[in-house]
Amino acid sequence: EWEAIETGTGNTVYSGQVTIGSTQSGSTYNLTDASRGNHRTYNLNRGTSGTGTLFSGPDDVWGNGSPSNLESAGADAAYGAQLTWDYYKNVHGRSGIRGDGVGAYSRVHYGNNYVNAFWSDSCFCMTYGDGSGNANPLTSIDVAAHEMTHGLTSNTAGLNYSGESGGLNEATSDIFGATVEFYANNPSDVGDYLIGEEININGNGTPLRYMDKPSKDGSSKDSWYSGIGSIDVHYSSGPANHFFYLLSEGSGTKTINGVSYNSPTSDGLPVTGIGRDKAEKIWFRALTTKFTSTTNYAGARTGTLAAAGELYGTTSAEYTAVQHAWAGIAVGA
Ligand code: ASN
Ligand code: ZN
Ligand code: CA
Repeated sequence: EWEAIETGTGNTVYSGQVTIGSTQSGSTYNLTDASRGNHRTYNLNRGTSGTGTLFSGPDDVWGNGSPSNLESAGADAAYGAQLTWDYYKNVHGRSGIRGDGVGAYSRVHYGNNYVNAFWSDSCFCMTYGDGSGNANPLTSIDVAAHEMTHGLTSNTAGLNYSGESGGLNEATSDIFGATVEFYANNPSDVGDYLIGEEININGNGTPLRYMDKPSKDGSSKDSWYSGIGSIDVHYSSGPANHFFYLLSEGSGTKTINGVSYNSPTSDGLPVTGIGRDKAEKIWFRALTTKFTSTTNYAGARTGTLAAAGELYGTTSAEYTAVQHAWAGIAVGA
């Protein structure tokens, strides 16, 4: 018996045809990514416990693009995990969620009509439902990167999942969900500052969240206020998502990859963006070296300023932009 590292073909639901890491064992191919810490992708086949079965078969082609073929969402999940792994390694120099080179695993086809996806620290794994009518699996790039980033946050800052730290935890997953999607540069799923625009979670094609103006979802907040720690963490994330958009792209109107944005500031003062490449480095450095389990919005301001100072200097335009972007969401000195 022998094993070989392979590169298979994934026919995904959302990202077209992609190459995904696989393993050949004898005459059987497995969705085990030997180049990325042996990340594995399992089929729960609508069950809700255990790991189900590792995707495997006689050829190295996974799915046909339709959600009714159970391999298709498996290909999306494998691709999303692969991209997220590559992003953290190539952009931030981190090898895996714990930085130890060890992969996690993904489970797809969780339950029936299950409209969610989640990370679990206890299994060190991600799980994806198939969405309404089992027709919209929650396996788009941004959702996969969002869930995998919950693992990163748990293993670094450890931001408590309630109150303001919970909002920052959620925002961290949205921020890197977006940056991984840009990193992927996939023509079928171009980068944007929207979360979940592919998975039709609202039934009318609208995204789950908007980073340029979070209140567009009807529930998220655009700016910090003293009671924000008592709302759902998926809504108290809004100001930090908005901070990241402002820091990257600046306030006002802009069109990127065909998507139009219009980002306001709470004080009405303009913010000049420094670009996503710098903004993501600042957030990552703050998350991994400044934030703790109890970091709140004021602490996130302090932490990102410290990170920007270390990366670019305290007299830099980048440092000033961080100050302005926090002021734009009403987090002041
Ligand atoms: N999909 C959700 C999230 O990652 C699941 C949850 O509420 N924890 O935030
Ligand atoms: Zn989340
Ligand atoms: Ca997106």
